[in-house]
Amino acid sequence: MQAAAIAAMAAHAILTTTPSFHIQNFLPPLPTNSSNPPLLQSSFRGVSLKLPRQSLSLVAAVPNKPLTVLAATKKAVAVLKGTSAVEGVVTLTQEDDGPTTVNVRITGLTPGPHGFHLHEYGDTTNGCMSTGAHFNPNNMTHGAPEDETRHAGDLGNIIANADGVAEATIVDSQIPLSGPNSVVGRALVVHELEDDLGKGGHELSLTTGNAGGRLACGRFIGQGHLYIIVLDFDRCLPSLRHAMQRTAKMK
Ligand SMILES: [Cu+2]
Ligand SMILES: [Zn+2]
Repeated sequence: MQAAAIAAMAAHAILTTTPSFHIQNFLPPLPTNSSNPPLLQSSFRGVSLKLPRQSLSLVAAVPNKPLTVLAATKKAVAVLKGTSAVEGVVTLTQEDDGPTTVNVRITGLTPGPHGFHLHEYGDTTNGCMSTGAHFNPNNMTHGAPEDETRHAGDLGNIIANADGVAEATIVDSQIPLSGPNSVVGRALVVHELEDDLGKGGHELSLTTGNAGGRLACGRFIGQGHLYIIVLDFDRCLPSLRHAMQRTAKMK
């Protein structure tokens, strides 16, 4: 009897030194027609503590690392409009923290080059004038996209064909889709004239590239895409279901 009581105390001690783990899920059901007092019953239930330690830590670790994210693709879109007939759509995509790919299609332009910049604000309440200056988080002077000294927003020129259509694909490393310098919420502007890329010698060359008026502009709206690779589906199912519910709520 005394040995049974000691065993019960030992079992209790082990139970209380295993925090954050609900050991009762692993205990066998209590005998229903036993005449033993409750204390002794608990000492017999302590036998189930002989579960291999590894299996305990494995189960306990599941909620911490259920999913493995192998790639995240971010996307943003701006629809450009202005007071003229110029309009277009610009789509940005970025894989993880890599460079951003800019896909441009703008119509209604005069044939030839047109300055093309990311401006500081996505505010178009006063037309394209309220989008502010070129996006310039590093406090630089205006330049070409390939220059070391440039505004982050300096994307050079796009060139319209004889039909007034400019189509281009630009790859740039200074216009990420997330983080403090994210383009989301800022505006893209297409200009009346060619951007001299800071080398024209005009008084505006080092601020705007002397690219003239703002023909059309549009604010970038982010569209997040996240690809998740599940390595162990059975273990990940509850977390996956939770993630899907959260995504559904966000929509
Ligand atoms: Cu501009
Ligand atoms: Zn600039």
